[in-house]
Amino acid sequence: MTADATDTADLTDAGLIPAPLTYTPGTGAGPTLGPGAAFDAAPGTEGTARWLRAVLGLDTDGDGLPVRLALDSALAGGPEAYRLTVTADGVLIVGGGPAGVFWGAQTLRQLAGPDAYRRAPLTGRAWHLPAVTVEDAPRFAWRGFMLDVSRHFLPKDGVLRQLDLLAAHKLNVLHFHLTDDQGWRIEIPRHPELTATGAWRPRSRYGHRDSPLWDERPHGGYYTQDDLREIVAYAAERHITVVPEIELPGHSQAAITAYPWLGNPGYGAPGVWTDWGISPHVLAPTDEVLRFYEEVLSDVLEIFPSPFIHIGGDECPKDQWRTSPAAQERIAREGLGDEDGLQAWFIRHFDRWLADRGRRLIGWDEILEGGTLAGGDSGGGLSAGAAVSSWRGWAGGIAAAEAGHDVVMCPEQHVYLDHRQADGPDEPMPVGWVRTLRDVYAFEPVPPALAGRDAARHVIGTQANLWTELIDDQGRADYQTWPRLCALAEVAWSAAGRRSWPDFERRMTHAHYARLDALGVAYRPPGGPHP
Ligand code: TNX
Repeated sequence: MTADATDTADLTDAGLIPAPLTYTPGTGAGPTLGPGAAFDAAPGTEGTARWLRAVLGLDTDGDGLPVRLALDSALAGGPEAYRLTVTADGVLIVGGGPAGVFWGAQTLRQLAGPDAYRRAPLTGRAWHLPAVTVEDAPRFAWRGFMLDVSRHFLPKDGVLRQLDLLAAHKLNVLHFHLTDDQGWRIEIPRHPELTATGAWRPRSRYGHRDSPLWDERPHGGYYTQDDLREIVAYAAERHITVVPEIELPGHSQAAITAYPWLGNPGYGAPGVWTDWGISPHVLAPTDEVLRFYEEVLSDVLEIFPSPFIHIGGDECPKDQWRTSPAAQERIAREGLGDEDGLQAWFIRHFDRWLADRGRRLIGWDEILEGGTLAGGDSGGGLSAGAAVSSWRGWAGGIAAAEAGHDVVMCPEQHVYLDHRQADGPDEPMPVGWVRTLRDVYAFEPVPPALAGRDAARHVIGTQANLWTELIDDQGRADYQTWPRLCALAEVAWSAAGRRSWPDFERRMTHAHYARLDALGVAYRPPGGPHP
């Protein structure tokens, strides 16, 4: 498959987001898919058949238009690749694996038109389809979205809705930021105070003085283990992996508030944090703290089948360690050199612990500090399977890739969705730098320093990050996320040669905003907050 077979005008007409590898119009009129469609789903693709029936409102099988879902493990492009063929005689989706069939079904839904995104039909359930063949496969295996539910809790329903939206854009990873200084969001029955205390912050003036949330409201919430199992199952039906994040050793003030002995002696119970930035509280480097987090992670492994487990590792404050006898003793005893070495010691411990259980550690690029890159499996560094989320630009990601570690590129310069979208005074989220839709679209996950080199294969993908210090409801989350996540989806899925900003803009205005409208997504309008 090459990207050349497609006439851009046809693709613009169909308005597919993300752009597929090829889009080849067939001859003659396309069919109408309606009640009585005859589904024939190969083993392993029944879930997609159920999903497609549900979203298109085709509940009863009959002798209508045949819709065949099939598997061909030899399909070029791997298990997520698909070929969708629509003719007057029927619809055929062939996937390299079940995931490919699901992505093909998502493309079919886009072809059916914006009303296919409503929860109830306006004018019956008959979908006029173009005659076409689409051949497609993702560029990257990790196409992600990070959701911070610590700074502001998003009730479960909102998470499930977000999974639907990710699937509609062929995104396949939800990086779920479940713990931080401002709230602990995962029930751990053995340690009930984590949620009884750590999930709630008091009536407070949350954030900085310029915050629109300077409103003195209490805030909190958490997911039960069954809630999380439901989220994982719902994601799996959509071929999305939920990668849980349990932050350590920094960004742990909520946990330390729940169990003050997790922190360094002399600092008491700090309270669930009502500010943001980098809290001075950090886990104490004791054996008891390691055991506690192993118990937490045991539950995490039981709930989340993800091959990757995120342990945070970013922005670790070191002052408390500098004056803590226990920390200094640990540094001396283990020969760690300094506090950076102590941070690395924490990360290495959980790297090994996860690897022993068949999982892979992933952490923010600070996990590369303090000598953790040295040595690989044989030395004192990270195990070969450990991976890095490169957020402070590219340098960490490049160093990790060169050392043979997989990398998810998510530099704040391009893909931070909490940052504002324009400079104007009307922009409701005055946070960070300006990251326009076009800035996100222009993001290239493989930096020049890696391009063309073998190490580039370690860039396994990219993700956009939604930090929620200022985002306390779904409307605000939608506004910050969309349409920028559409651009990220195309960066992550589409072949680099297939990307074109003018064409993306046309596909958005021609077709995709209408889909988001039908879905009820409160995106930032192309002209700004007040069109
Ligand atoms: C840095 S990105 C953080 C987050 C903040 C974010 C705000 C990262 C690993 N740490 O804790 O929410 O900046 O943009």
